[in-house]
Amino acid sequence: MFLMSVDLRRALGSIITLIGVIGVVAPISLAAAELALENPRIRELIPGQNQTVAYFDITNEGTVKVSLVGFASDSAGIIEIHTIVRDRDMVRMEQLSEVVLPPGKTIRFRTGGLHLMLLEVMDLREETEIQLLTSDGDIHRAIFQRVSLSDSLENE
Ligand SMILES: [Cu+2]
Repeated sequence: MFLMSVDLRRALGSIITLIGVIGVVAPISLAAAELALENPRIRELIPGQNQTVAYFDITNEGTVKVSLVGFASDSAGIIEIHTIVRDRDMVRMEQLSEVVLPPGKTIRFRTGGLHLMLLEVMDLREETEIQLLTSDGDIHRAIFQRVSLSDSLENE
């Protein structure tokens, strides 16, 4: 039993070494995702609430598929990717773990569809930086503009 666990540790050791090598090679062989973000905006906080939504259009201008896998900001405790699902008469939000961005395509985060849900928001300045984490391990920084409730609905 003891010998087996030693063997296992050795096997794991070589796997970790292999991952280490791949980790060094991958960033060189993969082109960084080329993403264009348009009209990034966050709806102002409704008094008494500490959550709001953010919208934008994002275009994958690269040649390889990439996914949005996470979002973070100093201004929000949690940022989730949500979509709106219509189920007969019911409309509900559903959390997504990622959004795939096919090359050459624009994905729109809009009212009534995909959106970022910002939770645990304390204070929203006129401009807020949000970091977008993509599946290739890149972090893209974007400045979101604060918009009024009516302006956030305008771009339908
Ligand atoms: Cu939501």
